[in-house]
Amino acid sequence: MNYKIVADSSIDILEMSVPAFQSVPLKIITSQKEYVDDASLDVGGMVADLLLYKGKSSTACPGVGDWLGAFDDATYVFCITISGNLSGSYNAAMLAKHDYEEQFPGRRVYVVDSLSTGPEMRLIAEKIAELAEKDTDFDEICKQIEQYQKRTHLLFMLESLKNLANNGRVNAAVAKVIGLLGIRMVGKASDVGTLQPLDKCRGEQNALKAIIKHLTELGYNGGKLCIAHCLNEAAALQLKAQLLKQFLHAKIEIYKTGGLCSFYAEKGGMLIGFEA
Ligand code: X90
Repeated sequence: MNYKIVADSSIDILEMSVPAFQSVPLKIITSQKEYVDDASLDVGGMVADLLLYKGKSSTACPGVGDWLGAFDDATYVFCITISGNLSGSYNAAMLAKHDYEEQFPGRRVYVVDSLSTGPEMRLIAEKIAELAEKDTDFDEICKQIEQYQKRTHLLFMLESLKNLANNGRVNAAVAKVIGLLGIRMVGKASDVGTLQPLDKCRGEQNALKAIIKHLTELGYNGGKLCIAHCLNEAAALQLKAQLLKQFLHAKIEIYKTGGLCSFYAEKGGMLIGFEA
């Protein structure tokens, strides 16, 4: 099957074990610099710059042309976006799909609104790759992904919600409470793809406890789990170790957030995507 998986760069990975994968960059923009979230971005350097920077900053999603470029000449495209409720990425991808299918009859694009971001997008991409490698038919893959999305979730832990609040992605009052008292916010991606606060925790240990409680409540039972962190490998390793005590054979991956998720999750932030 001539297929390709494309995802916007909020997926946090630049490569997959399958060759037909491409990440389409979002941009992080300050008055001093524009950071393109691709393989050439020094994410650590960007996070360091941003910690010192006091001015306005924002982000920009891929445009229709960027998506079309990534579809390239694949017959079957699976396109995964960050939640359409947080970004224009999904809308642009849908417009690109319509253009592409009209221009090349016979080619098909399935756009998946992840209603989430980061590690949950990665799980979806890996599931698509798994099905495509088995030569599953295009429509069947679409159907199975729709089902799969019902049992994947995203939890997150944030130390600061400054960039989310400044860009209108969360309520400013919520953001203030977290920033002031050194409190961690634990939340989840809601059913409609927005940030849903669950707990305000004092200290990281309490936040980790809350995460484990929510994981179990959401039905985690030792399946695949991906942790993306922004300069907080220690917390990710702790979470992994605690989970492995309870779920001996859990498949847990730890890696760094890319540019877009680092900008919004900020230093210390952690995103957890998992199968229930
Ligand atoms: O279009 C754009 O400029 C991109 C806007 C993205 C805004 C939100 C990114 C959030 C990244 C923060 C915690 C996870 C929240 C997930 C909720 C669905 C990471």
